[in-house]
Amino acid sequence: MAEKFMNYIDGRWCPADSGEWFENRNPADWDEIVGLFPKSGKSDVDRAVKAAHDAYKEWRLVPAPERGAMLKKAGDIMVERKDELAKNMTREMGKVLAETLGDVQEGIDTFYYAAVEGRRLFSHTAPSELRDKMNLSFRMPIGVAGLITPWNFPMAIPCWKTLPALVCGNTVVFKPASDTPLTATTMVEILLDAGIPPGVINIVHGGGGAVGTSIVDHPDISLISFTGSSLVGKEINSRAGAQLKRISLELGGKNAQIVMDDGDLELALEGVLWGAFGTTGQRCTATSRLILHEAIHDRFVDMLLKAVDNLRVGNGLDTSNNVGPVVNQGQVETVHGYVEIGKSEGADMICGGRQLTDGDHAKGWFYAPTVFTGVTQEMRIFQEEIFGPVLSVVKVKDFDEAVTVHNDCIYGLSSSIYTRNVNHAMRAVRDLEAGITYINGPTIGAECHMPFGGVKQTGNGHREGGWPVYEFYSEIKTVYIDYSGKLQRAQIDNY
Ligand code: UN1
Repeated sequence: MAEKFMNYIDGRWCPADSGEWFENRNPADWDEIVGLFPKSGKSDVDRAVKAAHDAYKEWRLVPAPERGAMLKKAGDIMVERKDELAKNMTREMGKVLAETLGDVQEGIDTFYYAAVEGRRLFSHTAPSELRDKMNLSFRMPIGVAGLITPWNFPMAIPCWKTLPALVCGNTVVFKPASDTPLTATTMVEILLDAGIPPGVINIVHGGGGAVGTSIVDHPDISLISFTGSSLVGKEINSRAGAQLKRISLELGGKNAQIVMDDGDLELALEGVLWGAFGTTGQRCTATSRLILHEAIHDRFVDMLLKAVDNLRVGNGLDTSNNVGPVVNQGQVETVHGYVEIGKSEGADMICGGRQLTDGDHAKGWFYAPTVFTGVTQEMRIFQEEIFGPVLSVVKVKDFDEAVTVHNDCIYGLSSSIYTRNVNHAMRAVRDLEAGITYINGPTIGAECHMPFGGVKQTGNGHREGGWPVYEFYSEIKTVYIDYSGKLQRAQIDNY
């Protein structure tokens, strides 16, 4: 019988009110049930929100450095548990061990950054226009944060959201993706072991429809942070927006790597392999378009084909594999659907294009790394996010065309250019429509202390990571202190 895991609500580990459970299976080996998790609904969310709302009254008064110290302790516990966490993450969502270790490390980095931020949370002071009066501002907590996270970075993304929310003095109701509930549960366990009080953090497992929607709609949740598809993001935006909640959305991407004729081709090859097929292409930042200068196009495609052929697809716990499974059956179907679309649109599929079912692949959702050449801007495989190991190659005649092609897309998360021409590099920084631009690096690999997010339909203008995320999780209180002992009228008495 598989192990049962619980929700954590109001200081207590508990099953869902429904008494029902859902399975978490290993995508590399269907026979393995990683655990059973509570299939929760509105009533569980209501209890969690009430607990978070009550706990907020006291948590907001805990000095931020003290809140930060708890996060430092939690980070230390996570360091101790790093290997175990990474292995479990590979078991529940498939990506290879080197990457799940990286994901946990990104969580640890976020803990230590947030811990120190407890001693900062800077705001501004400014002179008053009147004598004997001072003007200051403070960052205040907002209330209960509803956090909804995806499965592709099961530790890093929950940490990106939860830790700034907590250090700023908010309390949390957290719904992790139902493909990766175990990693999320362990994050909560670690926070509790580090001393986060009951009610301050609550985790409610279950589907987006039942649990996610109840969080988004709950009137006592003041802010929502969501990472996932643009379709769901728009729905959340209109529902939560109708209640004037503060909303941060990290949505789709269709990131491109440009390789110019003067680029280091070996380096660009390593970059695109990592960017396109790392995490089996299942990153918001994944490279899904490759824009090649015509002078190096054919040579680079040859190099790419050989290199893709050498990628080993298999169980991520076997360290000789480079590419793990796709997360679930639905995702395999989506990926394969796009492969069929690419073929029917007239692109040239030069490798991959099929589910792998032989030998070690027989019990997992494995898909062969796939490359299309001859892709043009109007094709759906050029425009739409696939979230799988599929790369679309476009040929361009010069730098200007590369930029135009790059920008012809509704998304704008990450971008990359390989060039030795400093002028092209600088223009790329200025002209590529994306929240992140890498020069001579792949489209993936963001660091937790830098702002993360995108332009256009990738989001709604907020950033995760770095300093801006602390602005999202707090709001400004402006304070005027008049020590003149008389009524002073701004804009009137001084003019
Ligand atoms: C995501 O895919 O949503 O930059 C996050 C990267 C990682 C984070 C990706 N550090 O690829």
